Amino acid sequence: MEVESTEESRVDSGTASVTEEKKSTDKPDTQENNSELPSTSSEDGACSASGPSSSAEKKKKEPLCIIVLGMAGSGKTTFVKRLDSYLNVRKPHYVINLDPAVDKVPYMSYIDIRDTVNYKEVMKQYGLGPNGGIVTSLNLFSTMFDDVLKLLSKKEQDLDYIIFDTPGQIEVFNWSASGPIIAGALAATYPTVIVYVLDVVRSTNPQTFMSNMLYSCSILYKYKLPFIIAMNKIDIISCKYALDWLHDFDEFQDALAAESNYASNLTRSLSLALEEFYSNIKACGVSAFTGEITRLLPAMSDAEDIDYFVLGFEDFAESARLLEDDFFQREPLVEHRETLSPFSIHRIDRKDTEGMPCLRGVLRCQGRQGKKLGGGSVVLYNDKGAFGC
Ligand SMILES: Nc1nc2c(ncn2[C@@H]2O[C@H](COP(=O)(O)OP(=O)(O)OP(=O)(O)O)[C@@H](O)[C@H]2O)c(=O)[nH]1
Ligand SMILES: [Mg+2]
Repeated sequence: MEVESTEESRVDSGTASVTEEKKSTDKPDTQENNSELPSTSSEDGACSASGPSSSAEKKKKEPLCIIVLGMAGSGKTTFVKRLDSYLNVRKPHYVINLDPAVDKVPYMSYIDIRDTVNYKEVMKQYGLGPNGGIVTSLNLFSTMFDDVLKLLSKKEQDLDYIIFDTPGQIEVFNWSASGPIIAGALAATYPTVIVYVLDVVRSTNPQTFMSNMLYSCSILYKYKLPFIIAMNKIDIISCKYALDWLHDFDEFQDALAAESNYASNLTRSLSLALEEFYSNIKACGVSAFTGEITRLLPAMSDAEDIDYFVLGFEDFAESARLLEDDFFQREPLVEHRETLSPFSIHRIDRKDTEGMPCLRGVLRCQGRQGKKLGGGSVVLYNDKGAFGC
């Protein structure tokens, strides 16, 4: 299938083509990273301490994509930085920044959305506020995600992990067009897991905890990908209360008992509805700040069968890989991975189907065997600033 040239895929302003670049750290690394983990970045940007592997070993290799999502300020970027630091001298990996509005990133990124989309220009050009600007920037970037996949495909044999940091605005991934496009394209190409970072400090109120769970539930069911909840900031408070609430319905009801208002009644009903969801997720406590991590708990339903034991962030990444394998073997979603398809931009139009001026990326999806599965379009209207799929 032909893919549009990069030049044509560009939007008039605010975007440039996707480039591979080992971006130097904007922020100096903190104590723990530098001292214990000297950088071994290779020329092409992959961080690896492992020696050259045999060609047979190389053939089998498929990097695991880890998409890090979570509420604003939950610690996604710090978590990515921590994972990057642990893997630096151990496993070859790339980090990709998908947050267009971040000022500085504390890790070395292989691809950075900020090199492709100018978030401030997008705001100006489409008359958007900060949140609309982030959503639209991500949507624009997603129309070029094919180029990202092409860049990654050149390096995939040398990589163990590809880690994605995402914007604070979780709705960018959850409700806009770009999330499904990016996650779908990745999952169709590589084993992919979602790590949902939950701030344990901010979730001690049962109702806030429930809001967080509703978000994570909608992400799990939307993407149907292996899912881990990383209960972050356990250096400040233990995540035991959250794990108890997750796995023991009565504990959560007791915590709610103190309050009787409309919101707590609603939360009580929701917790009943979410029991099924809870049985499908794995969770562990982490501190992106100190590197502390607890055991990655298997879901209650399969507690006897699998055990993901986590000692450090490297093991976390390995556990994530185990979980990915296991997920597709167990779940009725086994076909999901095969039917998900990488998309490519088939055509760029300047008008929508009714002749309105817009930027319209016509996408085509292919199965892994090259079988045509379908298509769709991503449309950006200049005048309305609306963006749909
Ligand atoms: N104590 C403690 N603080 C943390 C931890 N992880 C992150 N933080 C702090 O939480 C704040 C937010 O962290 P970020 O990593 O920027 O969070 P984020 O989710 O990437 O934020 P956005 O991208 O803006 O949504 C920072 O001040 C971090 O230092 C942790 O494990 N423990
Ligand atoms: Mg961040």
